[in-house]
Amino acid sequence: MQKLQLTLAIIKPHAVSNPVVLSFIRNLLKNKFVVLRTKRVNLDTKTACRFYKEHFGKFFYNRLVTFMSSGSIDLHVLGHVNAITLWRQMLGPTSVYKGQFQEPHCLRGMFGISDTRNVAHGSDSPESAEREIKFFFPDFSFYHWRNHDEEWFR
Ligand code: RTP
Ligand code: MG
Repeated sequence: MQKLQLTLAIIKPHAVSNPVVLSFIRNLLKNKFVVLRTKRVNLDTKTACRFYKEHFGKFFYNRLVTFMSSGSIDLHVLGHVNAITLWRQMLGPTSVYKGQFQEPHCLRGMFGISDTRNVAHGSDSPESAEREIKFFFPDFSFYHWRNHDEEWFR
């Protein structure tokens, strides 16, 4: 029996502000994952900097934190077997150009505008998922959810 894995999805400001894109993504999440928590927030620049600290010093860091604090974002804690890989596959490549030409049906291929405005974020490992979920949902109980297996959420 495979365990439920958790991941954090962040829907970026340009997708949250587009009702068609947002409802498409919400339906997708609802149908594919167990959505354990959802929250809409507006990040200040300082919080966005803290969240993206692993990218500090990279050429895209400033524009990424500026963009992520420019409007509302939606946070979702998603559960599924292999949730991390599944969500990242649905997102597609970081580069929207690559997405559009190589995987046109991924979310970034369909709705991405630039490498910064690339629709959504997905945790890249179980360790980052735990850090990122704790960052936005400090009272989230990992212990409780970690013990569910695939039978529970079918
Ligand atoms: P994410 O963390 O957002 O799920 O995206 P990712 O793993 O595919 O990419 P990552 O390297 O972690 O980068 C985080 C975010 O930084 C922006 N980025 N821009 N070449 C660029 O212009 C570039 N590289 C990264 C993207 O917005 C990416 O989502
Ligand atoms: Mg990443």
